[in-house]
Amino acid sequence: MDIETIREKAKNDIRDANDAQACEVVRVRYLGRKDGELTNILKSLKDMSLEEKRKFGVGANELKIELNELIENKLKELSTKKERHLDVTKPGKKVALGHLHPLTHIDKQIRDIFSSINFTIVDGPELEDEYHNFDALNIPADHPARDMWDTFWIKQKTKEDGNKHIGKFLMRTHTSPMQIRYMETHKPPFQILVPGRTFRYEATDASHEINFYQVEGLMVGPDVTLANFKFVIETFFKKFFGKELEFRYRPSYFPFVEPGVELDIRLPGGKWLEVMGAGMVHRNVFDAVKYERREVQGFAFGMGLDRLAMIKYGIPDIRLFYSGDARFTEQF
Ligand code: FA5
Repeated sequence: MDIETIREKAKNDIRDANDAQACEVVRVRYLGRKDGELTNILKSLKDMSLEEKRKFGVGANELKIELNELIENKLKELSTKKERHLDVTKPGKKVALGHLHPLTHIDKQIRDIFSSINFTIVDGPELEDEYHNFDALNIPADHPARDMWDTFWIKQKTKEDGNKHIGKFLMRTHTSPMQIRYMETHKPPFQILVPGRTFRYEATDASHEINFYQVEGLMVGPDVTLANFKFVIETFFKKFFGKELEFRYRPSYFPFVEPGVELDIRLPGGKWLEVMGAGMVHRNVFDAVKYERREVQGFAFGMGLDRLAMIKYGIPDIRLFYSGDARFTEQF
């Protein structure tokens, strides 16, 4: 039999082999040591004349290599096919579900509670201007209180906005500028809630981040008092924590309120954690938004959403919220 005929036959056999055992049968048929068709030709080379040896020898050896390769490839092909085989009785793979971030949970709870007591939820820009973040809130450029808010300033210059100087751009250091934006376009009475992201250029520690969330509240009307603030905030705490927590009001200073207070909550270990600043809206703020200061009064507060989340879930370090660690978020 000549080499070409063996090549054709062997190729067909390899193509038709559909498992490893069939491949072995083909291998033995052509390359088996004892009686393989190609092996026999190779064995008979020694009895051939030099000319015949030249004619058959090279071709037979090449074919041997070729057939070995073909069988090898076929075996590989068969084994990958087997891997792809679908076993419907195998238990399924568990699909990992995504989780809402704990701060998202807290944000939703706060919105729901304040909506239920008739607060309107509003959104404001994270990129602010100096006028709304500071000047209109009774914090002029040369006022030392500006140092209370370490600011990320934006290099891009702002344009003059009509005849009102809006100053430079910055990342808002608190949600209070939305007090101004809302009052510029709405008439009292109203009560609003502004949850949002805030930014401060300061050193981080267990209770301070450079990027965190605040929730601003503002209620303005003809006879709103600090007693209304106490009632609203204490109602909120009861609903939010679902239990009575110990808290305290401390006198404090913010240029846009008079009088000003801060509120701390006592942690399980006994330490106090400051959660908000608040007070009665300063008359200079009403002047800035062209309200008649003798006809209205109001309260405002700004609380740290991260801090409330830390207390509610017993989280010891604010930086965990921004760690991006799924083992942390998975727990909520
Ligand atoms: C303010 O930002 C005022 N705008 C709050 C306010 C609003 C006062 C309305 C009066 C009327 P303060 O800088 O204290 O105030 O921040 C308010 C709350 O935000 C703090 O009580 C704290 O809970 C949270 N907070 C402040 N800085 C950080 C920070 N770096 N990381 C996390 N939370 C912070």
